[in-house]
Amino acid sequence: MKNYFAIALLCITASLTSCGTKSEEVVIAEAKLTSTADNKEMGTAKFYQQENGNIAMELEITYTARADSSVAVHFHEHGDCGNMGENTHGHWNPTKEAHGKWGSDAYHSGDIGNIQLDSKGHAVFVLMSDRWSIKDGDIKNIIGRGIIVHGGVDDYTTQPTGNSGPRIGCGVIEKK
Ligand SMILES: [Cu+2]
Ligand SMILES: [Zn+2]
Repeated sequence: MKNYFAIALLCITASLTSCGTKSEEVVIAEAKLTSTADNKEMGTAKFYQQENGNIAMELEITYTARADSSVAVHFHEHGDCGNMGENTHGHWNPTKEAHGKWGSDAYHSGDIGNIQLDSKGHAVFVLMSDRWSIKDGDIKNIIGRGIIVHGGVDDYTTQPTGNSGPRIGCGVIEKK
């Protein structure tokens, strides 16, 4: 109890930087992820505008069937989760690069990569990028793109998919 109190106090004194940022910020876009097999909720991706012009994504996934393993996540071209996610087509690739690992020499602008799920199949993952925008007509515009959660892991090598396995989850990025 004493410890808990100390942590709470620390959060208040540290103010908005460490403990409160996400809740203070405005969500500019969001995708609700559902399982392709039975349309059950499996998470959300929330996007926040940052002061330096970047966009931050906070991705939360719960998928108990893959507890203690990793799942690959990508932005796909189309915002249509029909046909078990197949209607999203291939990876969104506005810069015409090869598929690859995020932050490497070449990768698609939605190659989020492998997300480690904990023993309950849960993960929270934050990524910030200057490769995204929500502006109409901008090639970096993420609005209307699909987000796919795969049943396997991305090998970061196989073109153009990373050989990431079946499409187990899907969502569409919508403007808030
Ligand atoms: Cu994918
Ligand atoms: Zn890719």
